[in-house]
Amino acid sequence: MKQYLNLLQDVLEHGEVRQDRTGTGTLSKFGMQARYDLRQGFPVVTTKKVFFKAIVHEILWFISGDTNIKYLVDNGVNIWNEWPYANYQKSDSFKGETLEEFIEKIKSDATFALRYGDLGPVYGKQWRNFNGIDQFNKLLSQLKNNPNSRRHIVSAWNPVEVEDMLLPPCHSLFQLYVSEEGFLDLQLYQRSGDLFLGIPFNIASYALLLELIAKECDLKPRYFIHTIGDAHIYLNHVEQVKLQLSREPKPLSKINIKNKSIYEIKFEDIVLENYQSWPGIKGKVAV
Ligand code: THF
Repeated sequence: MKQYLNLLQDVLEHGEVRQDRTGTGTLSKFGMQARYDLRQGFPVVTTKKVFFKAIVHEILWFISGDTNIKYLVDNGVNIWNEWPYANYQKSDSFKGETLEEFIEKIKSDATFALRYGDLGPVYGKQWRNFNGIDQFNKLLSQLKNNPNSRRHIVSAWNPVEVEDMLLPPCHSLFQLYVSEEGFLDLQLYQRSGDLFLGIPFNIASYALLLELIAKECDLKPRYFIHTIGDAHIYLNHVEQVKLQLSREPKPLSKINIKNKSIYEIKFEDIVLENYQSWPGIKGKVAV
């Protein structure tokens, strides 16, 4: 995973200090790209421990078309909690609950979860129902029936609905490519990338998506190409990034997917094998 460390190094050295929506401040560079060859191993960052379980649940949640954090929190995944909580704090029902109390209520009260756990029409909604179009299902059938197409695209960026999302999609659009030898490549255009917290998740997540789609379509996963618009390191992550850059990457893990049918795959069917990593590094998420 030298590629990931190169992104960190480059932005640390050449990024410009830039203010942002969250008020945290960043080092930022616009327009970066990294390429991961999945034949050489599955790209989960090794220079800190990455919570892979969250990535698996999140991708299954996207594919199912769900946009409510209830499924995630019921499964111990807390990466999307801050946004519905911030929204709840602004509502009339807010009675000073802490984030933890809010999440407890999402878990125990289904009506409350329905009302306050939804992120709006984010990824799952757009993949499966973009103004009535099931883009994801279309993608699968096109990959199978018209592999040479140059239109294998799924867009989460829906200008008609972007105002209703608690957080407009960071990973805005992806495209697939089927080679003559039956390899499958995936390129993601990510408009904005939090290099320390989000990007390790995003790399593993889209690499996993590529593996899942390849399996479903009887193709061989090859390149994940990650293109990032505003690639940034939050100023309160700089020390964590330096620590990571001081660590030597470990050999890559392998992914084992035990079910071919993408709509039937369950959490237990996706197994990360031989994942070796350095210890985790804490950092605050900017909301
Ligand atoms: N907003 C910001 N500022 N950064 C992001 O990475 C980000 N995302 C999603 C939406 N908005 C974002 C949410 N994804 C973590 C990881 C991914 C997230 C959000 C948060 C996170 O805090 N990870 C910690 C703890 C993981 C855990 O154990 O629960 C980590 O150490 O990795 C980018 O898609």
